[in-house]
Amino acid sequence: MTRMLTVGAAQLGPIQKEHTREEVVQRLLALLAQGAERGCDIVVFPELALTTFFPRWFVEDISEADHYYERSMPNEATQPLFDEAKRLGIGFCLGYALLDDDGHRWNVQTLVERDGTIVATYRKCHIPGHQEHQPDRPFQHAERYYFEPGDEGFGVWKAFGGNVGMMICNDRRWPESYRVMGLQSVEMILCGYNTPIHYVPDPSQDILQGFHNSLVLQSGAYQNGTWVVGVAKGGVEEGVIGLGQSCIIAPSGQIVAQALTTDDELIVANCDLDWCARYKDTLFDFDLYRRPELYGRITEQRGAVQPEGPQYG
Ligand code: CDT
Repeated sequence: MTRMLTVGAAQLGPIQKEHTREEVVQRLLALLAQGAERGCDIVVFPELALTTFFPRWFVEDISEADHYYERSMPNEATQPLFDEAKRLGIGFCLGYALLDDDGHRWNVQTLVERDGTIVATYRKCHIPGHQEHQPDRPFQHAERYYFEPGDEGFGVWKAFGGNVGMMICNDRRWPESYRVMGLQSVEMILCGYNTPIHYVPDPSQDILQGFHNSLVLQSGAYQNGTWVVGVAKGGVEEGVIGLGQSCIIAPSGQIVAQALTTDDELIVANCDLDWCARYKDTLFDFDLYRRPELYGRITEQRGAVQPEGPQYG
C-alpha cells in the first residue's frame, strides 16, 4: 500500500508595493487552477504571499505598517481562495503577516485541508535580520522589528493522510527545526521563503544562496526521512533580487522537482509518504540509534562556548 500525495509548490514572482491583495489573490487562484489540472492534493504558497516583503523598509511608527498584516484568516481578500480551493477539493498552505487580537505580530503559515477546514497556523520561530533601522544598508531586513519569534515551536499535524509540519524561510537553515518535527514522525514539511540574493552582512555568501538553499532543504529531508517542499517568492521585488529555485525534496534527499524561473510557476511532484519509512526505519531509526543523553547542549545552551585552553584568533 502506498500513500500518495500530489503536492504543488506554487512559487510567486515579485509582489511590488503597489500590488493589491486582490491582484495577488488572482495570481494565487491561477496557480491553484494549474494545481487542479495537474492533480494536486495540496498547493503550497510562499512566505508573506499576500504582500511585498515589507521588512525591507523601516518605519519609525510600526502602526504605519499595519496594512501589511492580516487581522484574520480567511478575510475578505482571501475568501475567494478558500472558496475555490474547497470547490476544487485542494488543500493549501499560505504564508502571511498576522496582527492578532492581542496586538502580537507574527510571520505565519496557515494550512488548510481539502474540505476548507484550517488544520493549523504556524508562527515562524527563527526570525532573522535586525531590529533597529540600519540606514547604511542598501535595503533593510528588519524582520526582528516587525515580528515576534513564534512561541509554539514546530508542530506536526495529522492531515492529508500523513504527518505534516511547517516552517518558514530562515527556519530551514537550522537543523533543530527539522529534528523537532522528525521526532514527531513528520512525513512532509512545508516551507515558504523570501531569500534576497544579496546578504548584506557578508556578500561572499551571495553567489552561494542557491547552493545553501538546496543544501539545507536536502539535508533536512534526508536526515529526518521526510519530504520537504520549499517555495520561494523570487525575482526582482522593489529592486531587490530574490532567490527562486523552489523545490520538492524526497526523503532520500534528492530534488524531484525544481522551479526553472523566478516568476509565478507551479512545480508538482507525486510524493509517496510511505517512502519516509525507508529512512525512518533503517539508517535513521531514531529509537535505536539516537543518543539524546549526549545532546544536552542543544537545548541547555544558546550560543557557542570555547573549549578550555589557549584562545586562538
Ligand atoms: N525571510 C527570511 O527569513 N529570509 C532570510 C534571509 C537571510 S537573513 C537576512 C533567509 O534565511 O533566507
